Amino acid sequence: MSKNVYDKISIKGLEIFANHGVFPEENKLGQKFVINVALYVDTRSAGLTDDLEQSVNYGTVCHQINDFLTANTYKLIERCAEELATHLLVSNPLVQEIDVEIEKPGAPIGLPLETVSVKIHRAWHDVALALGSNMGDTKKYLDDAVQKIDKLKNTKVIKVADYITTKPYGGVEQDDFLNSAMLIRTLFTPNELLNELHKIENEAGRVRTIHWGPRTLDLDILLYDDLVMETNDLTIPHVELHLRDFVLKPLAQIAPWLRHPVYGETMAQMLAKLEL
Ligand code: PH2
Ligand code: MG
Ligand code: MG
Repeated sequence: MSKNVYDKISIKGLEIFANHGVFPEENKLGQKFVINVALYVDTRSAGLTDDLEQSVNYGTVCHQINDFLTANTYKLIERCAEELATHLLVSNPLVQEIDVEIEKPGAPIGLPLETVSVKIHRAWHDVALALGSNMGDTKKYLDDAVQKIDKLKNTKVIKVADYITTKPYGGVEQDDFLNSAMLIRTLFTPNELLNELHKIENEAGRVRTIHWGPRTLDLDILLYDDLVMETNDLTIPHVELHLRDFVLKPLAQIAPWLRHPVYGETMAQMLAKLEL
């Protein structure tokens, strides 16, 4: 899910008087914070039309930063940066990625220093998911899953493929499946997203007995941006993505141009190979 290269709008040295800190005196008295932010935005159409609506108003963003950091009190500048990054990404839909740096030049250290700071980078992530069910009211399990995923924190459903009935794959004798795929945008990391999907599976009464056996609801992460990762509980891209027509068919319907970051082929190409 290759990313565009974005342009950058910078805000440097924005001074804010606020009450963040681990020490109670800091929360009571307050002190100066200095904020640096980079907003990654595609400015091409604003650049061509001179229309502010096509870009992000940096003045508005400065006030959003000031309002947010004065309305809340956190102990850690890590938390300030995290919450501020989320707030700005959610409030400004044209911003795809963001750098947030929080400096605390008056940090009560008892030694002379210029400043201390935390700098983070956060971004919207494009994710493809697989959905499957072969027990009970399979359509309702998929419908409910789509709704619940759309309601997850800082997550939006972009597209859902048609539901298709498929023969069980993998050797276990069981009922036919109802399968689909969807594209979402999220601020969750891969492991955070996996935890959220497990909660939704559990709410659907999923019990893990036979490996690859019948299930009320199965939600799998297929692709996460261009990420390639492998840990004990999560492999991205999904290991069998390229071998499963019940995954490739729905995904190729909604995103035929999506390219597998390891095999280099699009979903449409991988599906065509499988159907040979
Ligand atoms: N899921 C499996 C095993 N086999 N077969 C079909 N048709 N659809 C599935 O979703 C499916 C499967 C394990 O996740
Ligand atoms: Mg699965
Ligand atoms: Mg699964």
